[in-house]
Formats: sequence, structure tokens, C-alpha cells
Amino acid sequence: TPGLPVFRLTEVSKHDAMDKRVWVTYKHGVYDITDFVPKHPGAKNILMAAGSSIEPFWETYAVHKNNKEVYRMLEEYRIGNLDERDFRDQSKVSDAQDPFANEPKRHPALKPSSEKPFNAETPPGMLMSSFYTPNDIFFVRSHLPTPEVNANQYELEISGPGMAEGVLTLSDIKKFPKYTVTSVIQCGGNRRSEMNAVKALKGLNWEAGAIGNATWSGAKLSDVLQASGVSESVVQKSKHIQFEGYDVGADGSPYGASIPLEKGMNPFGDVLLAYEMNGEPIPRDHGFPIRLVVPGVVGARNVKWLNRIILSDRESDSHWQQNDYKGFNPSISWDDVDFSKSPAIQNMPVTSAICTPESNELITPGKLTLKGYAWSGGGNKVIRVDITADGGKTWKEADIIKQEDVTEPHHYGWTLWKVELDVPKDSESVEVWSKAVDSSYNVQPETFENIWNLRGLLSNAYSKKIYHVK
Ligand code: MTE
Ligand code: MO
Repeated sequence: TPGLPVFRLTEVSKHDAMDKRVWVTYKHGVYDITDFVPKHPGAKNILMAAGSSIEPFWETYAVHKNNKEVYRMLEEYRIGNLDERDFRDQSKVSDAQDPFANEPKRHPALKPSSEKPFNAETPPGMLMSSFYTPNDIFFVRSHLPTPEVNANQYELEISGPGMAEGVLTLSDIKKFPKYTVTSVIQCGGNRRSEMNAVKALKGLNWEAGAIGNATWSGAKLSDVLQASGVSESVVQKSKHIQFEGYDVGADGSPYGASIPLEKGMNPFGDVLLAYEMNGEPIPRDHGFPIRLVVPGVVGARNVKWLNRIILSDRESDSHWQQNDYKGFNPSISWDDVDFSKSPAIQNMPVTSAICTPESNELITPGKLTLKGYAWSGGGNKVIRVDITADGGKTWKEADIIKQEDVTEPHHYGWTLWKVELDVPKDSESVEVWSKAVDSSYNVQPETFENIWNLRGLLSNAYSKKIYHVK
């Protein structure tokens, strides 16, 4: 932007706190974001960049990095240009310190929605080829650089009010009775692109593949807590179980989440400290060597690379528990959103998706076979999947391809289904809808309009596909 004043970095660095005004640089621009900070849900994080370049911080928050809206907002706060000499120096520094320099290799079939951090979904059609989603094509959702944890040095800390802190190694955890649970892990933003199509929102543009079904094996969290000295008095003083990962952001704070105490302490519950995924050691992308598995609950609480467990009377104060993964009224915008007003998402609502044929495939007149998945959170089982090809005038029940023989409220695996429809000779296209019903008789909402929310979470309306006939 020509015409604006030019600043040296030394001048920028003096503005590193709210009372001195907060300046940051981004590429060639210098911005005074003092008035922006109170409006920003992650203000705490943005302050870490005060007086310097915002780029290394945004590297770890890809939501910002790829979001034109955020750049547009930032431009409103531009006060000048960075001196050319400092601009060159800065770019050198950020190359050398790339926090994403040590990432694992990923399967080429995974479809990335962001590279740094690496987030990628399974192409929905591929989800149909097996009941248990193979580890190497299981979707990856990581908010921060992927840590590399050495299994021999792995330590899990456990603490709580009035309790001596305990430390467990991997072999300590493996000494507990081993349980295996089949459970879906689904990102809170799965199918967000369908909601985004109704009205633009902020978040990774997932199709229906930010979900997978696997067996998870490990120790029960309730067993481990019992053995770690969580007495009745500790329980009395606690309401939540907080978890922290080994992955840390630019400000040094780890990924964190929490679940209600009852969910984790219940001996009939199924929360696992898992060390196996589909019978293999948990792959690095999915939390090696230990990840928390909270069946029926939004993906975000299934903390990978588990480092600490903290019993507390409070929820995790992490960004992802407090200022993300919450639902809102469709009329709430970024100008009036108050994250403290909504509860953190835990159990997920019922959903389904038509996965094959894929969206862009041409079909032929005659028999058309649709395949898809259906799932519900909170341990609810899918009892039915209804399909219509005439806008809801008539419905056909899908056949279950596979579903585990487990009763609610312990049913955490998904249901694969298929249905055969007739495509008349003269038709140019068919529009098909699926809706799943769970064991509490919860049904998917019909449209995305009425459940729209600014983060594109809980995006579970009917799956609707239009296929063109050859
Ligand atoms: N755990 C840690 N430590 N760091 C993370 O970024 N992402 C969460 C959750 N656990 C995350 C995490 C989110 S939002 C989801 S959807 C799931 O992990 C994704 O699990 P997956 O990558 O194994 O598919
Ligand atoms: Mo997620």
C-alpha cells in the first residue's frame, strides 16, 4: 500500500502491549490491532504476536491463514508499511523456524483441506470400502504441528485437587486390563461444506469424510484413575476431566479439552487411553503412543498424544474448549458472538451421508444403488435410514450392510447402508435424500438453513445429492 508511513521493526516492537497499543506486521503491512483484540475470540493468542510478525502464529492457526475474511478485517487496521530491510530479515527467520518441518508421511488418497497444519479427509466414496476405516486413510485433524513422542520416554501425568501427582509410562498403562471398543471419531465440522453452501462461514471446508470408524484398544480411563489415587474426596471436588496433548502452539500452550467427570469415571463408560487403532499401534498422526478415545463425543475431545490428565472443578480453559466447538443460533454473527454463552459440544447428533455414487458421477437409467453411512453420538444406535427420490413424498428404508451388535447407550460404531432405486428412462436427473433415525428417535433436521452457525459445526441436515443421467 503506497502512501502509508514506513516503519522499522524496532519501532513496531515498542508496541507490544495493550497500554502501549498493539502493533503487528504481516508481510509488508504494519497494523495497529489494539481495537481488534477485544473482538477476537483468540485474543490471547494474537497478543503473543504483539510487536512482531503475526505469521509464525498464524502458521499454527490455519483457520486464519487460509481465510480471506481475516485478511480483509486485518487490512482495516493497517497503519503503515514495514521497512524493506526488516521485511527480508523476517522472512529468513520464519523459514528456519518452520514448526512444521517434521511431519509424518501421509497417504496420497487423503484429500487435504489445509497443509500446515495437515488436515485431510477420506474421499467419501472410499469410506464405503470397509466397515473399519483403514488407519492410513483415516481423516487427520490436527490444530498444531504434529509431535513426535518417543514411546520409551512417554509419560502421562495425572493430577487433581488434594491428590498426589502420578506419572504413568506406556508399559504402566499396558498393564491394565485391555478393552476394545468400536467407535467412530467424527470432527465437529464434518459435512461443513454443505452448510457453507447455504451461507459462507469460517472453518475447514470438509465434505462428508471428516469421519472414520475404527476399533480402539487400551486401558479404561476409569480403571487408571481409580488406581492413581482418585479417591472419593477428589471426586467430590471435581466436575470435569481435563486433557492436554504433547502438541503445543506458538505461545507454548498445549492442545487441550475436557469432558464431564461422570463420562470419564463411569466404570460402565467406555472412555479409553488407547494404544491401538484397528489392532495396530496408534499411528503418529492419530496420537502415538496414547490417545484418549471418548466414544460418542465430538472428535475435538479425543485428545491425541496425551500428556496430562487433570481432574478439576472447571472445564479446560483451552481455546478449543472455550472459544471453538460450540453451536449457535443461525442469526449470531462474528460481531455479536459470545462464546461463553454456549456449552462446549460433547455428544454428537445423528447424521448420515450418501457416499456413492460420488457427487460428480453420471448415472444410467435403470437400477441405481446408493451407499452411505449413518451414525449418532452419545452411544445411540442408528435404527433406520430413510431414503427418498421424490422430495419426501415417498420414503424407502435402506438395507443395513453392517452394524455392530451392541445395544445403546454403548453403540459407538457406524452403520453402513445401501438402497436400490429405479431411475426412469426419460429422467435427466434424480435428487436423493437420506435421513437417519437413532435409538432415541432423534432424526436429522431437513435443511442446513435452520441449523446454520458461524463455525459450521454440527452440520447434520439430510444428505442431498443430485445425479445426472447419461
Ligand atoms: N488432539 C490433539 N492433541 N491435538 C489436536 O489438534 N484435534 C482434535 C482431536 N484430538 C486434536 C486432538 C480434533 S478437532 C479431531 S476432529 C480429532 O482429534 C481428529 O482425530 P484424527 O486426526 O485421529 O482423525
Ligand atoms: Mo475436529
